[in-house]
Amino acid sequence: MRKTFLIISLLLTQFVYPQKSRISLSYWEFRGVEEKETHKAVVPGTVHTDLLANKLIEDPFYGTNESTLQWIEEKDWVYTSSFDITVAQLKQKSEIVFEGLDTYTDVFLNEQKILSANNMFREWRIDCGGLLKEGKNNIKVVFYSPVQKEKEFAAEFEKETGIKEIPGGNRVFTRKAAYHYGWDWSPRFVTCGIWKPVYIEFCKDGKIIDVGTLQKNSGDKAEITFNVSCAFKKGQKLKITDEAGNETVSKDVNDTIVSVVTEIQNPKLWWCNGLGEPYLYKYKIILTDGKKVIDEKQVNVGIRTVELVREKDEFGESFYFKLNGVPVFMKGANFIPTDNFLPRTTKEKYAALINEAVNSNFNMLRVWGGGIYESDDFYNLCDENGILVWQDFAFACSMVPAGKEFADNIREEAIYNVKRLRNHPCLALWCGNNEIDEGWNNWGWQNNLTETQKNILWTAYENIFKNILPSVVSEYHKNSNYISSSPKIGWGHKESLTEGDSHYWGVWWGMEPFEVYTKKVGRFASEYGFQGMPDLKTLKNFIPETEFYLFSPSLKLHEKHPTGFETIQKYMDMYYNATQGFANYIRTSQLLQAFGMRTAIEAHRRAKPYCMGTLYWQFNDCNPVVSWSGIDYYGNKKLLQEYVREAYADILVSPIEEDGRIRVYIVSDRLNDTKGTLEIKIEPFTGITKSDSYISFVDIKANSSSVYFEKNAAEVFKTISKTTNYLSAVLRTDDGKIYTNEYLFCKPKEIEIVK
Ligand code: BMA
Repeated sequence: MRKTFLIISLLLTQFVYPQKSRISLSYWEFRGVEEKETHKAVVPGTVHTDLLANKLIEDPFYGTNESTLQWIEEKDWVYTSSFDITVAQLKQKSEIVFEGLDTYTDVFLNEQKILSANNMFREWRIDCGGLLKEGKNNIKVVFYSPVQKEKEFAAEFEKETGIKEIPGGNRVFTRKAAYHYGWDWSPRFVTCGIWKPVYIEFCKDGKIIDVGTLQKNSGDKAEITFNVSCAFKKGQKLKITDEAGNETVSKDVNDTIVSVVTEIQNPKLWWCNGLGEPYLYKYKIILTDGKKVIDEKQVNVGIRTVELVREKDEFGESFYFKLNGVPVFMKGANFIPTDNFLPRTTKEKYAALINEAVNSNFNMLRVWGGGIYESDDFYNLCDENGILVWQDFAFACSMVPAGKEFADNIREEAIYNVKRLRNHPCLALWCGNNEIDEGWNNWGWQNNLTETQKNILWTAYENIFKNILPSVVSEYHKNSNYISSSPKIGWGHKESLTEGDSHYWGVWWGMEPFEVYTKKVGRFASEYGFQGMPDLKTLKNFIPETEFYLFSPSLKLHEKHPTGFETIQKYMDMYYNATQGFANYIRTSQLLQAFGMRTAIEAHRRAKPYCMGTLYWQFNDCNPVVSWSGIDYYGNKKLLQEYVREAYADILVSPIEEDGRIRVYIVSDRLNDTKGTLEIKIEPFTGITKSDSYISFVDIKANSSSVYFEKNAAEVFKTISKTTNYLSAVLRTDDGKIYTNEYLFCKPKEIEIVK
């Protein structure tokens, strides 16, 4: 009996578990290149976190530690590991896979060099056949200081082009996340390390290398084509099973690329948050040999179309997304990397952030180009939660060097990441870069360059952003959208508000008052923002309490904008009375941020369909810092994030005094009409004296913005004062929901409460 049980279990195991196997390389040691002593390392990890775990440095985020830890980037580091190989494994095909190496490395297997890597954003796979041996094997990864390498590249570049400093500085020679070099919300930690998993993959009889999906939907039937590339043996089959495990189709494998088509009757569509269910069809692609499973891959399919509509119109050029044929107003924010030391981010941290995005009624996140292509967990969560992703390629605020080798490296990076992310229904847009076009045309980058030098840099720009990246997208991610740069036009130019997406920084960088947001509305606001202090409980984690005052050495080091505190103060003086005490200052700075962002968001939403999107800067933080974020590094929400939930609700009631009129708009993102009653009161802050109250039935059109209440402002203010009264609006919809809003006719600091 026991014997039979054993045989059955063995048979089952064979059937259930694929033949492909892995040895995960997770026990590592590290040391400085010239040092003898080694220390335990954590892989995936970074040299900074390894030094910290070994108590060789203090917490990089605490106090003023950042300034004393810059030596780390100057040094070369060595990581070593060993692992055992069996005779059976030796007989199989083997590859060593680094899912991510940050950045300049040489890899040695049993003392033989097998790889020189130079791009943090690529996966590296090296055939190790012939190099492995039975028993103990050694592996060594040497990391070279990026800043030293960059000096060499910069010198070479200057020799070739005469350009002393390329816009963006030396970092542009390295394919590494730009924010590692410091940003106006990030410390500088030019780290290195094996930042993603590393393993040896064995494969005996074949494997699935990659799957790309295409879909056609006629409404009552959807056809999904899986283009599967694989290594195979004669007689093997590819099978597709659905979520219930039922086989939907199977095909003989006769080629390295096999197209398998499956059909769905009456398909359910994938919708973004707020508009419906983000329905996913969950398939398994299985490579089989008789009863044996050779390899399998899970692919989730969302049936949907996303189209970016950019059409010339009477104002300029539109910029909006159609999801499943419906124009959708995008609500969300810009997403930056979750940590300066990326491997620390857990799936739970991503889940908490995406959960917050859903709670805040987002339907889009823009993954900003100075960061990274996020982990698979991030995009899976976006798929499951209906958050569309605008994905920048990893380029921000810098020109790029010319040169074939550099361009080829970028092409490989793009192919790898486009293939990795293309099956995610959340992926709505690929964008070449953040603010490079704007920088080139607006920020004086061309000032000290000769015509020939300008030509070199612009040709390199065009080659990457107008040739290589769009051609990779169109080849590997058919039917997706690409733009070369965000914004289309820089914020000084009037066309920036009539064509394409806009980054409006007249508020904050330009010191204009918040009210300007109501006048300067673009076609799609992909960036705008205002800083708010993190909470006291957050500050306690990274600043000694003796430094709880403005401009204290530690706090100043955690305000990365050159004139951040001065700017906050200027706006505070505009809108609020002087605050007393540090805790009040923090609270008021958050009020100010929320007030400013809400002014912008409501203006953008009221302007629908002229404006079709609003993504504030920025959603999250990568370290504890004073920044534009709505959620701080520890996940604590600033007031802004609380406000946004209402400002991004499916229906917004938005009062405004404009053109001598008091108007109340109702903006609906619902896809069907809504009936309700709108109650408007103009009343004193005390609520004691009688208010003017108006009630009307409203019939709100689907996907629209219109005025539902209007009065001559001069008439109203004949009898009452702007500083003692405010407007309150309450919309009760027939489905039992209540939407409210309040509007001040004066600045908060001018409010008078007269009893
Ligand atoms: C935008 C971004 C970032 C920056 C932010 C705030 O332009 O693209 O470069 O952090 O402004 O200054």
